Amino acid sequence: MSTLQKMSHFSFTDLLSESRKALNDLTHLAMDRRIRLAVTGLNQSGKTAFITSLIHQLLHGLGGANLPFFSVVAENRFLGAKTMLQPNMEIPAFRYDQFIATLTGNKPDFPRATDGLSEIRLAIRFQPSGMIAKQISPAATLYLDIVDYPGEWLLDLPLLDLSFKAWSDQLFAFCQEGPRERLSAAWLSALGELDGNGAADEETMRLVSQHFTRFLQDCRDQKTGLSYLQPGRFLIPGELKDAPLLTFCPMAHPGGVVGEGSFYEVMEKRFESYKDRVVRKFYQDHFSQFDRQIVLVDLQKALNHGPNSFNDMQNALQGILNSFSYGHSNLFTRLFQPKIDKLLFVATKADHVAANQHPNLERLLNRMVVRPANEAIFQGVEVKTLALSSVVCTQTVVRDHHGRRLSFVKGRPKGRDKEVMLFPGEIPESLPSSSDWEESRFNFLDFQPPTIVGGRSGQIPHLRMDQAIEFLLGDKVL
Ligand SMILES: Nc1nc2c(ncn2[C@@H]2O[C@H](COP(=O)(O)OP(=O)(O)O)[C@@H](O)[C@H]2O)c(=O)[nH]1
Ligand SMILES: [Mg+2]
Repeated sequence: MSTLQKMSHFSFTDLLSESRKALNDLTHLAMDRRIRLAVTGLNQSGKTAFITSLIHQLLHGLGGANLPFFSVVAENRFLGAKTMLQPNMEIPAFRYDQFIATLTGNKPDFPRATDGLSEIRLAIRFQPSGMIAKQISPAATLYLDIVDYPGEWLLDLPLLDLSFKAWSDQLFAFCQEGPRERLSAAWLSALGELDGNGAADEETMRLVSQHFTRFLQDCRDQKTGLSYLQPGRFLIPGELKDAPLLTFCPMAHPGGVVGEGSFYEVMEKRFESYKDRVVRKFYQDHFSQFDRQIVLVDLQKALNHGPNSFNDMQNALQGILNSFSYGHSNLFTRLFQPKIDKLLFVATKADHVAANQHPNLERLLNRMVVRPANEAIFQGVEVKTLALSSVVCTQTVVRDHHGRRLSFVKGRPKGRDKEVMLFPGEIPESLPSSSDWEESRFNFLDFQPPTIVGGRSGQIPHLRMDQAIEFLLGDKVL
């Protein structure tokens, strides 16, 4: 064979295998799907626990026993799941490895509180269900990026439409009633010492801003349990702790023309920078990239705290949900074109109440989100509500009690050695009336997670996680 012949022979086979490979890649590309799933909710609503359980259920879903409502598992088309390399260089990793070790260790516990935004990528392998798809490729992959971010950050959206003066006036008005009146006293008195026209210095700016941050923290504190708190980064600063972007607070206009470098002028400038570099940036860099969204709500906590906390949580929830009511907000059209097509509202920690209360938990959540949910549906977003438990820590025990059949909850409360059986109260199916509060009938406790037989590769007991997964991913694994 001449050199020329050899060359042409090689190039022909090369070409053939290259094009075969390209075709294969192309098919795979067509078969591979991606989804960016965002998980949000206020502090302690159960985001870390939810994502940890979700990942665990998928990694160990091959047995099928624990995910009967996830159609790809039920239909035996599930081929397994794996965690992948981090997709984005600049976003902190969601530390599944640490969280699962804590949850399934010898002394099982919930993972410690997390701060800011984090993400993790999973690959889910499955057999496509369609005849043609099956012939093109026996296996396909869904790449699932899960993003955990604080719901508090979504409460900043309304700031974009407010001037510094309007925002300050609004906050001062909030501080005239309810628990905010008492809790704002120290901050307001420190602020009262300042002359808005005086020359600003960093030390004083830091001092009043720290007072203001403490006020927000006290509002959120266990005892008070308020949720409608802005700016969100003051409570969950992420990487911005102590930055000038977070060193300001509302201030009354001193009257007249404010001079350059005065306290008022610097506060206003920082507020405007916060809107621009923090709020707008978050929506542009992250929110606009989400395909699907879950909003977690801890209703029991709000009920426990009484009417102030419950109403505040409802306001906060409405505030959060404004981010999904694109129809009525021209903020969004100015910012970006959102693309979320599925929205799941979840009442978390359903195992805090007896099983017969779960339908009410779902109904109550439905009532709370009905307006923004309807708007989202109108925009073509598919919406669902679910009461679920990421990690079931209790059992429901039905007993006769003074002639009545009552459902008790049995489990080991947080920080205690022994199991207890208690009647934590019933969940109202609609928004609680004033008489509901008078009885102070809500006493939902936090529980320790159970010991997981088999440790890290054992099964984490859950409630309706599979229904959540089916809603969020079912159509992407067909
Ligand atoms: N019983 C029970 N408690 C839960 C569950 N999920 C979360 N929790 C509790 O809620 C706390 C806060 O959860 P976490 O996931 O850290 O909330 P995050 O701040 O939204 O990430 C945990 O420490 C647990 O006590 C659940 O499914 N069942
Ligand atoms: Mg967390």
